[in-house]
Amino acid sequence: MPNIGMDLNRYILEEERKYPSATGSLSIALMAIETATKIIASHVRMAGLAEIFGKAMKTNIQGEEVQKLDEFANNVLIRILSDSGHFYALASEELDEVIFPEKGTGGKYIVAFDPLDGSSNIEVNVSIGTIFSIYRKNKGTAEDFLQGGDKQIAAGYVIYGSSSVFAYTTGTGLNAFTLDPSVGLFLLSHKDMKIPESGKIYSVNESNSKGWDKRIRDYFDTLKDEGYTARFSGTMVADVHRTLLKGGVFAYPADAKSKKGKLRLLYEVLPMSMIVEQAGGMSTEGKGDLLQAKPEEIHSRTPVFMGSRKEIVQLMNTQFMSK
Ligand code: P6P
Repeated sequence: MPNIGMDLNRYILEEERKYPSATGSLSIALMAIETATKIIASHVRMAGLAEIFGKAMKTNIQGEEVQKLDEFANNVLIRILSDSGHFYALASEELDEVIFPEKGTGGKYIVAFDPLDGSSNIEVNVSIGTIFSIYRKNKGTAEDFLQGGDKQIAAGYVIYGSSSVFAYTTGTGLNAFTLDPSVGLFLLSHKDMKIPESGKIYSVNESNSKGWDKRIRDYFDTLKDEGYTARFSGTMVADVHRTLLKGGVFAYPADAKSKKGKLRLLYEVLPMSMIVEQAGGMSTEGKGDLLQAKPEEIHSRTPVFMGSRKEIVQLMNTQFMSK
């Protein structure tokens, strides 16, 4: 039998016991997300075999081709989170509108998620991921998703790679759990994760560099002069997970094509910013703390630089230099 350590459910419940006033609602909400991601993980593993491989021949609100696994992941999350009864509203990166589940009318929380980040990598067997972000219900309208990054109650991701790893924070540090498929448990594998103060890897799609602000091009040239190597997978979850473990910087700057940046504030950048900051790192659009950003609408995009303190402070200093 594998050495069964602390599993995710037990960890969530032990965290809840630290708050005597806790009703258990957040715990059930997190466990519902966990269940959904276990189902997604099992289908990601079979994607090449289970005839759900390939394109659903549709496009989503972002105008991106929807892959069958994308649709499957989105439907699993919507069904399980709606049935949990603990989410008043759901916002999916794949959908135009917010969903208010019938069973969620008593829910205290709302959740935004990117069901399958990096889905263009499905057919080439490169790691993909799920990102989620939980807020308190406020007015009970779609505007509740625009409260801002510092109002997140919890944030997390699951990377479906050589193993499936569930990383999350409720604001008291970052922990990650690796799925043991033989027992169907996420087991604590990365306790109290801390990002290195600096790294030697930068992660950015350099094909866009001609459209970057000159100071951004100079910043990456400086990192190269300092001996950094490049790693970019096309899946934010995978690139940020590596950055958390190895240090360095992940970035998607504004460019000629995406003048406000490509990545979505609500579904990708704010949850990953909370996660990186909980690990002792930093996240900025260039000048400020991205965690303080408020989306103008649920599909707002932003430039993003996140990672180790050294690389982010170095980046922020360039923004105050003359053009
Ligand atoms: P590009 C995936 O589509 C995604 O949203 C992020 O996961 C990833 O970092 C980025 O877009 C990749 O974008 O333009 O380099 O393919």
